[in-house]
Amino acid sequence: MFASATREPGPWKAALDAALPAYDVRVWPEVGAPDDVRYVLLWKPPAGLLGTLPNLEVAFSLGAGVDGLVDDPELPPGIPLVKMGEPGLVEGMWAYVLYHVLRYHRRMPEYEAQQARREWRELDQRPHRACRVGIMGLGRLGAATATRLAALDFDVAGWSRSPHRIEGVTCHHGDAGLDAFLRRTDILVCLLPLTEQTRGIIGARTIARLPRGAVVINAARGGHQVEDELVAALDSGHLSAATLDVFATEPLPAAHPLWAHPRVTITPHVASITDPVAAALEVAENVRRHEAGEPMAGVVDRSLGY
Ligand code: NDP
Ligand code: OXD
Repeated sequence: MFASATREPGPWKAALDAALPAYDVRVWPEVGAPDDVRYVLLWKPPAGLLGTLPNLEVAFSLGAGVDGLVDDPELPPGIPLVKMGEPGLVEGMWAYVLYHVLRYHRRMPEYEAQQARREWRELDQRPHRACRVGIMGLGRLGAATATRLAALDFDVAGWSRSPHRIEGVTCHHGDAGLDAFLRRTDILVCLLPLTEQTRGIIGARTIARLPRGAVVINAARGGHQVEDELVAALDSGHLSAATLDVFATEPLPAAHPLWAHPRVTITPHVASITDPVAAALEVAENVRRHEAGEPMAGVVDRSLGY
């Protein structure tokens, strides 16, 4: 069953029918007999749904992020929760981050301001290797993003919970590794899952350890940023700019002051978008594995929260 209170179901139903021809694919709220439902594909599901499916075997997340699902009290502990791993999500994310890193590195916000003033002035340009990018989160998205940036000669470091080795990337981990990681980072990119440990991580304490003039790019979850502390750092000049794709409240309310902040670039949670056709193939392959007794890809460790 496909269940989302916010997504248009048409393309999902078509893609799931094509990828799982032997299955009866239903779309919430047309659940039919709840006992029939063995698999569910979720994105912002309607409250109270999961508890009504007594024969559920696997819950699939339409997104790579599983915050909001992982701690759903209605999802029984024995039911595997699987995060989305369709390959286009990775490409979408590294491309988004690369675009914004290059935009800041090539000083486009300043040239846009100059254009508005009809001012013709060349600004200093540093080589890629002089630009220190720091990626928080070295999972599927973070590792691919770090690797792409390093291949373009940016000076890249990453930070994760456990130790990693990525060619061309200086890897830090854990609380003990955070300070050194932040102090060397000119452009901070958040690609962490939202968990109890990472909520509010882009706040005053973290920002203060970045060099003056640093930039923040948050393409993970709105719960990672403490909005008033981020804005205070932008207003004081400690941060020179921020690109935000995600917000505590989405859609971002029209009256929200961030819309008009001169140093903030806003995108509407589109850094990387799950493709229904590729996602349905991914789900179908995991259903096949589950029924064959093989391990599924992307099973969430519910004790870690991602
Ligand atoms: P993964 O689960 O593959 O990777 C998560 C990474 O974060 C891992 O490297 C993990 O460390 C690290 N991490 C987790 N907790 C901590 C912690 N407490 N301290 C330090 N590092 C930590 O996730 P993905 O790469 O697939 O996705 C990351 C997030 O991106 C998603 O959870 C989602 O919220 C967001 N997203 C946003 C999209 C958008 O359009 N804006 C699109 C897709 C995803 P370790 O490797 O040691 O386990
Ligand atoms: C995701 C997202 O988690 O789109 O995949 O935010």
